[in-house]
Amino acid sequence: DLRERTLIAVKPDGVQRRLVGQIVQRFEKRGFKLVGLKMLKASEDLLSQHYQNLQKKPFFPDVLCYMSAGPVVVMVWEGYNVVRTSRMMVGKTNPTEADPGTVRGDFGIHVSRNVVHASDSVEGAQREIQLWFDGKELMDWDCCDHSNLSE
Ligand code: YYY
Ligand code: MG
Repeated sequence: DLRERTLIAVKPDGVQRRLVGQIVQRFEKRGFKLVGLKMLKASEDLLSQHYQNLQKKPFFPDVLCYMSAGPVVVMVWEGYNVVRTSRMMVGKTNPTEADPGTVRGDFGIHVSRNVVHASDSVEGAQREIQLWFDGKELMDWDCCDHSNLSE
């Protein structure tokens, strides 16, 4: 699906370390289309919905604390296979295991400060996009450099 979408967020540590531009650039260079972007300080309520599947994990309170400690930059990217490809671009959850060349493998050292979020499934992405964005905030614009891919 050429119009598949995913949610990518630069976490507070990534913002603090001035990595926003480099992370945005990786997705642009790959060929994905930016359809939404904003900066906000997320509430613990929003974050506990975002991470609803982690509520029973021992690290859950720490994740909420870390993710709400400063502003995040949250984005929606669109394109063919964007969910799976962006998980590859972001790398393994634990930067210790993330390959060089991935965001976490290039910029991270500890699982509790792993720089970025990326949705892990198409359904998860749809849920997260609805949670973080109002429909009006997502731009439907034509990207001429992909028109030769759509028959
Ligand atoms: O999707 P992804 O971010 O790669 O990992 P999840 O298993 O969804 O965990 C979400 C988030 O929780 C992870 O990015 C960092 C944090 N976390 C942690 O602090 N310690 C762990 N052992 C596992 C995850
Ligand atoms: Mg996840």
